[in-house]
Amino acid sequence: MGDMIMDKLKKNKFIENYIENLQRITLKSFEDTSDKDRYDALCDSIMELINEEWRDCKRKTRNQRKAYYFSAEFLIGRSLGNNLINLGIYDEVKELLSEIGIDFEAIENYEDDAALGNGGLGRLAACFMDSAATQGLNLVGYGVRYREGIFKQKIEEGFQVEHGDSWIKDGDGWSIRVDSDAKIVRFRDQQVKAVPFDMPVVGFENGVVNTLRLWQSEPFEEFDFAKFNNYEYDEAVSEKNRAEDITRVLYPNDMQRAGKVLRLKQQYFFCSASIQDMVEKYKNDYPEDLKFENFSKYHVIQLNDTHPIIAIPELIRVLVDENGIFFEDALAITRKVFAFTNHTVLQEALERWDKDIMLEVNPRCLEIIEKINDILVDEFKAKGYSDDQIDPYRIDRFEQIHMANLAIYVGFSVNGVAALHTEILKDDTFNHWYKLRPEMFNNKTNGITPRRWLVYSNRELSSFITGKLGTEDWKYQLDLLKGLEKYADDEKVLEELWNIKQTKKNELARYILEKEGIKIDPKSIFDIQIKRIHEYKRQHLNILHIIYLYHKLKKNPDMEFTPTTFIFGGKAAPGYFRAKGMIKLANEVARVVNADPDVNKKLKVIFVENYRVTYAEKLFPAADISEQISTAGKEASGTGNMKFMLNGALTLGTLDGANIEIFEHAGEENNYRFGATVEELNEIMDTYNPVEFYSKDPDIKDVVDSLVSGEFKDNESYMFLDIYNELIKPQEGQRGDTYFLLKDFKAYAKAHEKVNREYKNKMEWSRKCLINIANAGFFSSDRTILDYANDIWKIDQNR
Ligand code: F58
Repeated sequence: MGDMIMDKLKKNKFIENYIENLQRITLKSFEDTSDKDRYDALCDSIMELINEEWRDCKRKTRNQRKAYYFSAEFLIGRSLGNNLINLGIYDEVKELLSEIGIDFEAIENYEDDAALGNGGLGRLAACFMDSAATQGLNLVGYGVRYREGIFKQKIEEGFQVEHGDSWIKDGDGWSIRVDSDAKIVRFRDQQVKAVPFDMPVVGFENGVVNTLRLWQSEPFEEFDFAKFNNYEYDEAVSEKNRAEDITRVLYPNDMQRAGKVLRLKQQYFFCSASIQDMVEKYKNDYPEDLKFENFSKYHVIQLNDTHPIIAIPELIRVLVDENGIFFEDALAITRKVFAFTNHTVLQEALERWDKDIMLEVNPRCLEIIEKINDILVDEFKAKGYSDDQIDPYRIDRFEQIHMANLAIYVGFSVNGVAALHTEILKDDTFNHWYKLRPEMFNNKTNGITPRRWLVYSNRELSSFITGKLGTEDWKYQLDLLKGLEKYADDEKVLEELWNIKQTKKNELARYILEKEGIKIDPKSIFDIQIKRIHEYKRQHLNILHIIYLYHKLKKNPDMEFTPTTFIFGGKAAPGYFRAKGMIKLANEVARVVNADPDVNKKLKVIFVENYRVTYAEKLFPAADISEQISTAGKEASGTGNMKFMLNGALTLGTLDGANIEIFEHAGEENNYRFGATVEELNEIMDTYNPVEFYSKDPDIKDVVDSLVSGEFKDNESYMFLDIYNELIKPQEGQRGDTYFLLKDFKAYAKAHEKVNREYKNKMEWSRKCLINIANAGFFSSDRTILDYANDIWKIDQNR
C-alpha cells in the first residue's frame, strides 16, 4: 500500500481536499479557522485516505476466520500522529501543512486522549490491535465507548482530585457511527440500543485496516413523546438518562472489583451486542457453510480478563433462544470458541458476582450459568470427586458466580502474561484446574507496539536505529534490533546514543517546566516510576528511599552523589485511601526537598499531574532509570518496563513479572536487580516481622519515623500515619508490611548506590543502554500477537 496513499498525497489532492474540508465544516475563511477547526478537518481528510483500504480489507476478509478481542478497556491515547506514522506519511503531511502556514504541533496537541482504560490491561489491548493490523491478522476489537474515560487527575495541595474526562464532547474524528448495525440489549428491567462506533486500526505501511468496534448505549426510543405530552417530563427524560448511564463512565478501579450492578450491566451490554453482531454476520457472510457446528471454524474469542466472561452464557443464549439449537449442542459449540487471559493474581481482582446482582442484570444468563454449573458438578461426581474436592471448581458457590471458573471450564485455553505469572497460575491461583487440564495452560509474555513507543515518540532514536541497521524493517521485525550489538564497543556510536538521550531529557525538562512549573537539571539522572499507584507496586518504597537520601545529603552535603531527579506519575483509584496517601507523600516529599537549598542542586522530586498515554510518550524516551520495584510475585507482567527498555533506560527492578525476562534478554549485568525472590518471600511469609527490620536498622527506623515526626505534613488527613501503621503497627491479627518494603529496603538502597556510581562512566552507561535496546526485540507486541495467532487462535497472516 503506502503507494496508493502516497500517490494521493503527491498529486496534491490532499491539501486541496483538506482546505475544502476545513471550509465545509467551518464556513470560515482559512485565516479565521482555529486549531480545533484545523484538527477536525485533518481528521476528516485522513479518514478519507483510510476509507478505501478499510473497505477493501472488510471485503477481502469477509468470510475468513477471525479472532475477536473482547475487552472492557482499550487505552488508545491520541490517534492523529499514530495513524500518520502507520500510513507512512507523517513527515509528508507535516511538511504539506507547514507550506500553507499550519503549525502541526499545535493541532496535534489539540487532540484529547481516548483514555478508555485504567492502565496496563487497557493499553495492552490497544497495542495488540496495532500489532495485529501490522502483522496482517484478522483481529476485531470489541469494547465499550465510554463517554467519560478515566478521570483527569489534578493535584491540589499535594492531594489527588478527580475531574471528569468527557473526551467526545466536541465529537470524535476517528470513529464512524454505524446505525445500521445497532443491536437491542435486554436487561431484566430495561432494554437499550447498542450503537457501534467503528475505529480504523491502521497497520504499519501495509495497507491493512482492521476494526475496533466500540458500543454506545442509547435509549431504545430517543424520546418518549407520549410521556412528554402527558406532562410526565421528568420520566420522559429519565428513561433516556438511564439508557445512557450504561456507557457513561469507565470504572476507575484498577484492582478491587466494583461490586456494582452498573458495572455488570456494562459488561453484559458490550458482550451481548458483540455476540449478536458476530452471529448476525455469520448468518449473512458464510451462507455456504451455515451450520452452527461450524461457528468455531470461523470465530475465536479472546477474553481480556474476567470482565467479558459473561459473553459465554450470552453466546449460548443466542444459539438456544434465538436460533433453536439444543442446549448441549450450544455448549459444545461454545467450548471451541473461548480463550481466557488472566492479568493478575491478586484475589480482589478476580471477579465474583453475587447471584442477586446477576439476576437483576439478566436472569436468563444466570439460569444458563447455573445449568453449566450443574453439568460441571455431575461430571466431577461421575469421576468420583467428593463435594469438598469439587468445591474449588464450582462456578456457583456461596451465592456467587466465579467468573474465572466459568471461563476455564467452558474455554479451551488459559494464559498468563509473563513466564513467572503463568507459573504462579499453574502452581497456585488455578492449580486445581492445572492438575486436571494441564494442556489448557500456556504463557504469552506481553509486548508493546514499537510504532507508538519508539517510531512515533522517539523520532531521534528511531532514525539512529535505521541509520545503524541500514534498514527500516526493524519497525515491524523488532528482532532486527539485535544488529545494534555490533556497536557495543564503538565509542562514537555510544556517544551518539548518549546525545539522543540528552536531547530527549532536555525536551522533557522543558515540558515539565511548562506543565508542572518546576525546573529540573537535564544533566541529572532521570529516575522514573510511572504506573498506577498501588501498594504492591511500592511507590512508597521509592519515596522512603528518597527520604533516606535526603537525610544523608542533609547531614553530609559534600557526599559523593550524582545529581538525580526522581519522577513519579500515576493515578490512584478514587476510593483507595492508602494509594492516595502515597500520592500525597510523594508530593509532600517533593515540596520539602525541592525547597531545601542544601540539597536541591543534587536532589529533585517531581510528581507529574495527570499521567496518561500522551505524557508517557514524553517520559519513556527521557528516562535513564526504569523503576520496576513491585513485590516479587505480584506484578503479572508490566509493560511500562518494556517501553523503558526499548528507549534505552536501564531497569532497576525486582525479580517479578516480565522484569525477569528483561534481565534474561539484556543481561543482569546491564541492569540493576535487587530484592527478595518469590521463593524467598514464600518461605518467610508466616514468620516475617517488619518491626525487627525497623528496630535493628537505624536507617530504616529513621525513614519510617519521618512519616509521623511532623517533618512531612499531610494536612491532618492521617494519610502518613496510615502508611506508618501499615508498615509497623498492624491491626490485631495482621502481620504488617504486607508488601515487604522493609525487607527489601537495604537491597534497594544498595542498587541505587550502584546506579549513582556507574552513571558517572558515560561510555559504560551508554553501552548498557545500547545492549538493552538491541535485546528489546522479544518485547514487541508483534511477537506476542503472532504467538496468540499461532498457538491459540490458529489464524494465518494475510500478506
Ligand atoms: C495489568 N492489569 C497487570 N488491570 O497489573 C500488569 O502486570 C500487566 O502487565 C497488564 O495488566 C497487562 O497484562 C491491569 O491493568 C486493570 O487495570 C483492571 C481494570 C479493571 C478492573 C480490574 C483491573
